[in-house]
Amino acid sequence: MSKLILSRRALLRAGLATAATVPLAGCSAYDFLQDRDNAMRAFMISMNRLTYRAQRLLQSPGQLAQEFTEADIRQDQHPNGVTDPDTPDYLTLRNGNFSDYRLQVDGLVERPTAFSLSDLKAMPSRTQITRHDCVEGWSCIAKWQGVPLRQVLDEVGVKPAARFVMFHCFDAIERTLSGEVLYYESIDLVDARHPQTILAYAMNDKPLPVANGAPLRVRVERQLGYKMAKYIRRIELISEFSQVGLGKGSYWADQGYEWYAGI
Ligand SMILES: Nc1nc2c(c(=O)[nH]1)N[C@H]1C(S)=C(S)[C@@H](COP(=O)(O)O)O[C@H]1N2
Ligand SMILES: [Mo]
Repeated sequence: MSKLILSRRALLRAGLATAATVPLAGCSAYDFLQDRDNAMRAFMISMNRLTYRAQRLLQSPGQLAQEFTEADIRQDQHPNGVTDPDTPDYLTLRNGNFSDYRLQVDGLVERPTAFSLSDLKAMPSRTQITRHDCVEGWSCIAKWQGVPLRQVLDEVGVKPAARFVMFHCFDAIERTLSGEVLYYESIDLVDARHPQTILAYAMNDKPLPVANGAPLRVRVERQLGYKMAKYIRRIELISEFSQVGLGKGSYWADQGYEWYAGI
């Protein structure tokens, strides 16, 4: 098992080496991964399918990702993807310092609930120093504090039919003639209930900066960065992906990336 994970990490490093001459910009620049015929991309996709099945079969559901110490935090968390959302709803909340922010949790739940930031901060919290690995090949170690997602799920009561947790975000990741696409991402209930899966409102002992997802972003420590939705406005419990986006469960999965991005 650890061998599998190691080879996945080695692959990430190999990807970085391959892309070393390509300047690392935002997640919009996916270098060789953009190319559908690229052998490395095909290999990574098959590895991802393999790791999903292998991790779900072999990994105990609670197995923790590595945690680090304060001394390992060497730089700020590099903001990536959307870093300054400009949708009207978001700007209004941001101008009010997020005091009117409510996290809507609904879908296949017993008690749909809207949580304020103070509601979430009053719940038991978890703090963890972990490494964020972006599919582009860079990593950052940062300290995250937030409420475990499973606390929130227990509060609303997940119905038996629910299989996935969908994060709906405030930011427009894409603008086309037919309108804007707001970022969306999802995880299964195993990852949702994992002890390190938290809805983070603080980073490196400060309130979560706008660039990194204020007021609330998720940490899913056993997967790649694109799974860690920032600017979450709504969490919806669902049984299938067909109602959202192009039907693959995540903005990046709809673009051809793997829905499960295990590391
Ligand atoms: N809402 C939203 N979440 C997002 C993204 C985004 O563009 N919008 N980018 C993803 C990607 S590709 C990465 S690597 C991380 C970046 O998080 P950071 O800005 O805190 O480094 O957020 C992920 N979550
Ligand atoms: Mo990323």
